[in-house]
Amino acid sequence: MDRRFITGTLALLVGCGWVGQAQSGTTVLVNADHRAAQSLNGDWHYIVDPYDGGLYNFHREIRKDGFFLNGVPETGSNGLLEYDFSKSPTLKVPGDWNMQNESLFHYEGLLWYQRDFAYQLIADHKTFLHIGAANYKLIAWVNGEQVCRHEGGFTDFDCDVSTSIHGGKNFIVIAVDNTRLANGVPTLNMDWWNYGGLTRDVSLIDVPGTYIDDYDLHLSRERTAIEGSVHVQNAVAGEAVSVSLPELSRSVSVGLGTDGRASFSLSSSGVALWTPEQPRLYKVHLETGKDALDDTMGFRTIEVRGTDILLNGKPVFLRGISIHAEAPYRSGRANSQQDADTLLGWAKELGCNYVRLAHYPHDERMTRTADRLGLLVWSEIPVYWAEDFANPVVLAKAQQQLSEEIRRDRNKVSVILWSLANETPLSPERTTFLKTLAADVRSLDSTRLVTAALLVRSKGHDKYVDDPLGESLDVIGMNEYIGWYEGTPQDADSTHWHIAYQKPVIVSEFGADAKAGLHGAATERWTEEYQASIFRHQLPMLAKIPQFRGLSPWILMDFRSPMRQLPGIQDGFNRKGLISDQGQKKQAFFVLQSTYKEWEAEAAAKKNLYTEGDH
Ligand code: GCB
Repeated sequence: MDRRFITGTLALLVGCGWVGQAQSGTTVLVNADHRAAQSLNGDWHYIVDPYDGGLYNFHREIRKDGFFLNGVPETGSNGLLEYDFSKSPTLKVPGDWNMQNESLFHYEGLLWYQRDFAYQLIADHKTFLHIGAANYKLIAWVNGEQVCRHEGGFTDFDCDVSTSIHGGKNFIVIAVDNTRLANGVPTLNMDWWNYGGLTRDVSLIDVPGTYIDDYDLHLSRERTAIEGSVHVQNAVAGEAVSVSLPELSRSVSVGLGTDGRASFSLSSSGVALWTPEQPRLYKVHLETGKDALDDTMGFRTIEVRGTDILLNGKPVFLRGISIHAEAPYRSGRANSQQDADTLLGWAKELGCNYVRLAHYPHDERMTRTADRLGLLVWSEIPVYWAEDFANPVVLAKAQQQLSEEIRRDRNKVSVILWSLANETPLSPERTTFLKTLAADVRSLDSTRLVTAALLVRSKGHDKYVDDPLGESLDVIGMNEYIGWYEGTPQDADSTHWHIAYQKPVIVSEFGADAKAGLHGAATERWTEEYQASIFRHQLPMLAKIPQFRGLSPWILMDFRSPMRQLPGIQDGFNRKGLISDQGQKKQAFFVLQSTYKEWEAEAAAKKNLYTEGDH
């Protein structure tokens, strides 16, 4: 087992509810989206099971004859079977259930999915069930045998189904439960819709018996080499693995250690560095024994020097926007290439070179597309608001999600920041918890920066950023809502910032709700004018903060949240989008766009301060 990755059984989860057993049987196949796969997307039968009756008997013991057996009711005296998938309705996968059936709009609980599929076995191969995301908990069975359980609604994972699957006809049953949990990550309340189900792609991935499951390729700090390591599962020590960049006719072959891992280094001379202006990607080929895999990667460095963020050794200013994984135009979880193209296309139109993917890992298409479009990325896990920070079970869950997120995306050139948490209340336990995560990030990926979205302390017009967690961060993220949750937009003009750290600061959120098409005076809340006014007062204020190195206002597009009930205005949506859920741009979009244009031009003029670097 690759020890650098926290996978397999998460022993701490034992006895924590639903079915009272540990998470088990999952790994993350790196670059899974470039492997040949048999899609299991499409129509799945489903049964809504709010009392978990398909899993437990009347004394709440786990049933031996649960719905996972996919029984077929017989007629006559043998006919006592109280479910039948084949006669049950269907849901589309991928897709949250909330947006597919009105009666499931608010549903939180257990839902069973089932489908049949045909499969052709390949001798000496292994088969993985790939789940792009299942919110929030999942148990999967193939042909009645349990293959894995997983907790965490936003990360990809792979279950080894090799011993359960067979040639010809098979069936699969998946139980997904999106009940919010006090010890879950996220916890009980959050400002987004708790979309349930198999929200991203599901497929079967076939690999040879000895296969590349993980690798980490990056440009060295000195920018002289492409270095890293490859891990091959089930390998014999000494077996060779090769890494090549065909476009540069460069390759290296190394022998695997007893841990199945090999480190390598290749000269990077002639490699065009990746920048937002020239997001050059290269084909990378990896090969060992019978397994071969292609990736598309860019190369750059990211570091902090004093209060600057350096991209390829040159200061960069991050003109960003926050984005939820909310599907444009149709609502629900974003999960298609079209969704990624629309959301990131709007970010480009706004003049961004950077996006904050809030508040959890997004579909892999988002980071792939950001690689291609030249958008730098802040990626985060849903450690959000008031978690039970003293609880080791919660820590283990956060660690699991963090390691899955990093393992999937550490070869994505766009990702520069791993964020630990958002607006968590101060306490010694919380700071210890988050410092543990910061140390985890650094041991899993020492090539990127660690951040978190911190809260700000206020005394009148004085604002203090002095959260003790700041000591453990490379970049300070901070959220503030001057003019919306406090005071008026004009208050920004007389606000003084006191930032305790000589580190780069990213203003990870500010904003205001506006209903698209609602017009009025700039003093009238909920109007486009009021929201635009907030941006007009915020941007000059922020520009005066000496350590100000980037921003991601809240938020690109309106998104569903049950916290937002104001009739006629919110109607179940957080309206802080610069664009409505139906794609209408609000005035604030254009205010930010023109400021980004100005800042980009200024940066180009005085390269010494805010530039994205040469290429
Ligand atoms: C925040 C949260 C974000 C909310 C936003 C709001 O501070 O980080 O998740 O959606 O404020 O609109 O209140």
